[in-house]
Amino acid sequence: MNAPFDATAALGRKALAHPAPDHQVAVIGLGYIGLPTAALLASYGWSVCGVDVSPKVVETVNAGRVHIEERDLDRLVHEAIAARTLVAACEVPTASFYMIAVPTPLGPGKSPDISYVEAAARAIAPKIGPGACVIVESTSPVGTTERVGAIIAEARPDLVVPREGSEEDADIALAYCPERVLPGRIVTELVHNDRVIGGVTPACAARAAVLYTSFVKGDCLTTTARVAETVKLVENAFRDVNIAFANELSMIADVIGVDVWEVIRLANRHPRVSILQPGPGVGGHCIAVDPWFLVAGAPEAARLVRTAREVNDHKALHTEAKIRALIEAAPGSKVALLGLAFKPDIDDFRESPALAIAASLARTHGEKILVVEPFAETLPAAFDGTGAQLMVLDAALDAAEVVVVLVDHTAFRHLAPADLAGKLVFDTRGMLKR
Ligand code: SAJ
Repeated sequence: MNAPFDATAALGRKALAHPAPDHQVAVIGLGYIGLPTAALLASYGWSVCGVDVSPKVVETVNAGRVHIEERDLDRLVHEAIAARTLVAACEVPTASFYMIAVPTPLGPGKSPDISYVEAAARAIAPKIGPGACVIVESTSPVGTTERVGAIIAEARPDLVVPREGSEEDADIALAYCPERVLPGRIVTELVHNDRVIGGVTPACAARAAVLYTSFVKGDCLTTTARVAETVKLVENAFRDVNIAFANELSMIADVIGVDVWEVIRLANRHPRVSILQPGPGVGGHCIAVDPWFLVAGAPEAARLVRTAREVNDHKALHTEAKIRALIEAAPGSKVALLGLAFKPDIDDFRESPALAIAASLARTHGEKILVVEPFAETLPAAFDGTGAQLMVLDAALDAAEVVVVLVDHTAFRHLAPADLAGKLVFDTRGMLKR
């Protein structure tokens, strides 16, 4: 850990009545980001309390176990719990740093729902003392960090809460620092990626940087909270727009009658062209969601971002319609659907187009549908009552005349076109071409 940090100096105040001990971190939300971050901070010498509303999650973590699959996470949590540098609790403790890593789902009409962030701010408010720093990590609409400040200010009139553009000396620090890690590589990327640290004031950014520079090996780049909030949304919108381009190309190629995989492979030999891969749509809890936060902030201006979202959502419907046509071309045949996850080699089915397509097909074709998903022990609830079966790859391929690759898991990549000879095959990921 770095040398002890002088919170009083960074916040520009002469003295603090009750400075919080400078090595305690409360991480609010023990999900895909909060738990790895909490365990990592603990491994870097911080005293960490992970807070979650779910008693089951708290119990699991306190037993040194994990409730999510992520490379290296189980070892990290086990070691931190054994070393007593990490504990989990349902109540927010007094700490010197509060990190908010709770979900920010989409509400009705694709509008951002920041109620969990607001609830975290309300839970922190009674505990926070002078010198402490609150950092929002949840992907959030622009202005959320200021909203957190307003909630704390309302609950704690005894504290001077920082405001953007204000020169006033503040009692606490407030910052936004988005996570940008890739599921499946979270622990590595938490350490090695560059971080953008947006302070409500420059002193706030400096204070938050103390936490990040203690474990991040990438660069820690400071800016304002509003810029940092926008950066996160822009990163994911950039990827969504680029995937939408690939998905739209695949639909154009269907109309024109050319092989989209060959077109992309050859176009990418141009030194300044780098087209992404089409698929059955875009899934996960980030790329398929966050661009809507940008649209909500500037509905008239964000035309390309909105259209990209619509193209990617439409690609799932287009894919399902193509599979239905194949099934009709082989009446009475079994249909093997390979993969349910939102991308290869993870057990995460959230917002997965593969899952949505497979479940919809199962609802109309029932026991004809044979699902192969190495990351599932049983079929998810969306298949309840449909008659669809979960099978291992070889058995499903033996039984089915129609084969659809929905996810290019490593476990499927040994398949060659010759292995599927005589079957009707639809490869939504271009896996068999690689
Ligand atoms: N996909 C394609 N074609 C491609 C690439 C991806 O169809 O060429 C699909 C995937 O199959 C998947 C979806 O897009 O369904 C998203 O996958 P992803 O690997 O692009 O992204 P995530 O959701 O796993 O993680 C992203 C990352 N963001 C960016 O790459 C800009 C990660 O760095 C972020 O931290 C994460 O979102 C997040 O939490 O926001």
